[in-house]
Amino acid sequence: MSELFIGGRWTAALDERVREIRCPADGTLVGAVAEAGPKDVTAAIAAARDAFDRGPWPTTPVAERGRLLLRVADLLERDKAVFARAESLDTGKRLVESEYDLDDIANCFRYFGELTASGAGAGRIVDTGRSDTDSRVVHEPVGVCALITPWNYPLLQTAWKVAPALGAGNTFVLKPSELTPHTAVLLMRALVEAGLPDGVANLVLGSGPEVGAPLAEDPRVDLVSFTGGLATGRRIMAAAAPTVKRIALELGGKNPNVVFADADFDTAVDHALTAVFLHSGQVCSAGARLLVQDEVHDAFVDAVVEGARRIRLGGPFDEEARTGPLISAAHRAKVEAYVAAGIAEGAVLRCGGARPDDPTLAEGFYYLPTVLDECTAGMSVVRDESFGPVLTVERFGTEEEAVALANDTVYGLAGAVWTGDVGRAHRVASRLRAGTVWINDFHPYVPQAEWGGMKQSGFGRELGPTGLAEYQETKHVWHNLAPRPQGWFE
Ligand code: TXE
Repeated sequence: MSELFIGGRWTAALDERVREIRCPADGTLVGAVAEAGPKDVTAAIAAARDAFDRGPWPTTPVAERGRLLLRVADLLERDKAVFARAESLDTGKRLVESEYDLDDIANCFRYFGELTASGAGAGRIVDTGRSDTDSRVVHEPVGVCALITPWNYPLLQTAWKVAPALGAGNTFVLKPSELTPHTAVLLMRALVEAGLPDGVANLVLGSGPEVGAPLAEDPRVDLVSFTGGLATGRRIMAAAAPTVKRIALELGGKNPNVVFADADFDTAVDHALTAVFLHSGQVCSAGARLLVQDEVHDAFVDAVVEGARRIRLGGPFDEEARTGPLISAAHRAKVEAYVAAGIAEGAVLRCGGARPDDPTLAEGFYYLPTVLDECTAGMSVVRDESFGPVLTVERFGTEEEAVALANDTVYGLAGAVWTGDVGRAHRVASRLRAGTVWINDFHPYVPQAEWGGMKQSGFGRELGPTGLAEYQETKHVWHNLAPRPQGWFE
C-alpha cells in the first residue's frame, strides 16, 4: 500500500482509511493508497513549516539546489519505465503517451535545475546614486507551498510546480488528484534518493474537500498553486482569501482552433484531430472549438469526421490504439450530458456521440470521438469545458468574425490560427486573448516558455523564468554604509 509522506517518513493515514485505485481502461485494481483527512494535512503542513523556518533548504546555495533537481531528472530517466507504467495504469492513457510525458517531466526538472543553478532570479544591485549605501533587490522563497494537481497529466502538472518550488528554496505539501496518486508517491521516493532534506517535500493523498480545502485555508501555508477545474479554482481562491495567500491558478480552457480558407488543408485537418482528440480531450489546452471559414467549412468538416471515425480506442498497452478512456464513470456521464445538450440545442451530430460497441472495451470509460457541426456560441457544449473527445464546429466569414468568435469565451488558456498569410497570422495571434497562441501548429510547448491563462483560465505562469519567479518573494535590502543623524526634526 502507498502511504503518506510527512516530515521524511512514510506513514498511514491517522484514521487508517484506504482508497482503492482502479484503472479507467478496464477497472482492474491498480493499488491501494492511504486516504488522508484534515489531521494528516495539519501534520504535513507543520512538517513543511518547520523545514522552512529551521532550514537549511531555503538558504541552501542555488548551485546545490540546482544540482538536486538535475539528480531528480537523472532518476526520472533511469526509472522512466516504472513511472510511465504507473501513470498509464492510474490514468488509462497509452503507455507511449506516458513515456512522452516522462521525457517532458525530466526536461522540466533539468530546465529548472539549470535555471536555479545559474543564479537567475537571484536579485540585482540598485544604483542609488550614492556611494554611502548598498541597495539590493533579492529574491527569497515564498515559504510553505500547497501544490494541488489534477488527474489528466498527473506527474507533468506536479513537475511544473515541484521543480520551481524546490529551485526557489520553498518547502511544500503536495496533494495529487485522489484518482491518480501513484506517480506522486514515486516522485517522493526519487526526491529522497536525490538527497532532499526531511520535511521539505510532503505528500498527502485524499479528496479535494478533506485534503485540498484545508491546505488552501491554513494560515501556515504561504502559497497555493492549483491546476484543475474552474469551479474548484473559485473555491480555492475563496478559501485562500481570509489569509491573503499568494495563489496561482490554471483552470483549463475552451480553446479555439481557427482555420482560414488559405491554410494548408491536409495539415490543418491532421492537427485539428490531435488538437481535440489527444488523450480523449482531457487536455486543458485541447482545441475543442473548431472555427472554420465558410469557403472550406464543408470539405474541412468532412475530412475531420473521416479522421475521427478512424481513431482506434484502447487501453494503455494496446499498441494499435490511438487514444484511451475517460478518467471515470462520472466524467463520462458529464461528457455525455454535454453532447446531449448540444444536440438538443441544435448541433448536428456528425460522428461519435456514443460509447463504443466493442465488447473488449465494455469495462472501461470509453467514449467515441465526437464531432458536432453547426454549433453556435451560446450552446453549453461550446461554452463549457466538456474535457472529453468532443469537437464543436462553428463557421465564420471574415477575419473580424473569427477573432470575435474565438474570444467569445470566459476562458483564455490557448488557441491556434491556421493560415498561409503571415500578416493575418500575426494579426490574429496578437488579438487572441490567450496565454499561448500557436500559428500553424497545435499543442507544442517547451519548459523555457511560460504557460498559463488569461481571463477565467486563471492567473500566474508556470514554466520559463516567470514559473520560477512565481515561487519567489521580492525584498529590497537597503544598507546605509555610513549612518549618521539626519537632523530632520531639529
Ligand atoms: O477537477 P478538480 P475534477 C476541469 C475539467 C473537468 C473539471 C472537473 O473540465 O471536467 O475540471 O474535474 C482537488 N479544495 N479540469 O472534478 O475538482 C482535487 O482533489 C482544494 C481541468 O476532477 O478541479 C484534485 O486534486 N482542492 C484541468 C484537483 O483539485 C480541491 C484538469 C483537481 O480536481 C477541492 C482537471 C477543494 N475544494 C480538470 N476540490 C486542467 N486545468 O488541466 C477538489 N480539489
